[in-house]
Amino acid sequence: MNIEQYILSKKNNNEKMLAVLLDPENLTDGNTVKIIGQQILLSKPDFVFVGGSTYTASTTPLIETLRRWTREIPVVLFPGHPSQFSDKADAVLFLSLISGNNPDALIGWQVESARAVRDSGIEVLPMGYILVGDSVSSTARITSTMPIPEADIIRITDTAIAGVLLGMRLIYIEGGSGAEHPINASVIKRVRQEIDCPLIVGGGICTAKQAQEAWQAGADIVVVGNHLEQHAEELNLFCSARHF
Ligand code: 1GP
Repeated sequence: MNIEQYILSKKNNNEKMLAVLLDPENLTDGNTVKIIGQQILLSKPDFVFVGGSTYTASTTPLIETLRRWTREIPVVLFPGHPSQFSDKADAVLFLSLISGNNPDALIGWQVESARAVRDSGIEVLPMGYILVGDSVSSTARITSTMPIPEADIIRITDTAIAGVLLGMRLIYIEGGSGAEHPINASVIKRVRQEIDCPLIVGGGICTAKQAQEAWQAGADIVVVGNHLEQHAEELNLFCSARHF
């Protein structure tokens, strides 16, 4: 399956998508992975994203284990560092952290991983990654960058527009993993008004209602990580909330 085509066709039909984000560092216990895997098989989210902001855990073992349950559901890498690249995934979000001025996160890590990514033949999804809000997330800490405050809507939207002009085909606005509150719907709406490409939103989403608010505001893909890692039994609620 070409994942970009899948995203675009869903977007064109105004069908909303859910990605469950799994961080190998949080999932060292096989039983927890099994419980999450079974819920994925049952509820069928659109994607499983695998990745995290730290460099310590390899993504390959988790991807290989998850295949038992994900089956036709694409597993997409959301790497926080080149060490998280795995040719076992179906696609990679090849991202640049365009909200900050850390050269490593802007282009350094991409250069480091470029040859391995190209030679693997994996589908590549070029993505502009924009940290937003006031929470000092692990991404902000590790990249030594500050998120763009929600109040600075012009900078957020101009950053998204710049990403598109640079050729990025997805834009991800990130409230930070485990953020106290999700990105405000008004911010999502303003970004949506300015760009046509698929818009991904995540960070701090803990209820199906919050996911639905993000979709209603214009997100195409909502990403839920921490909450579903801990409450996999709620995955069906999030999946049902895609239809409204
Ligand atoms: C983090 O946006 C994702 O990169 C998901 O965040 O873990 O808070 O759901 P949460």
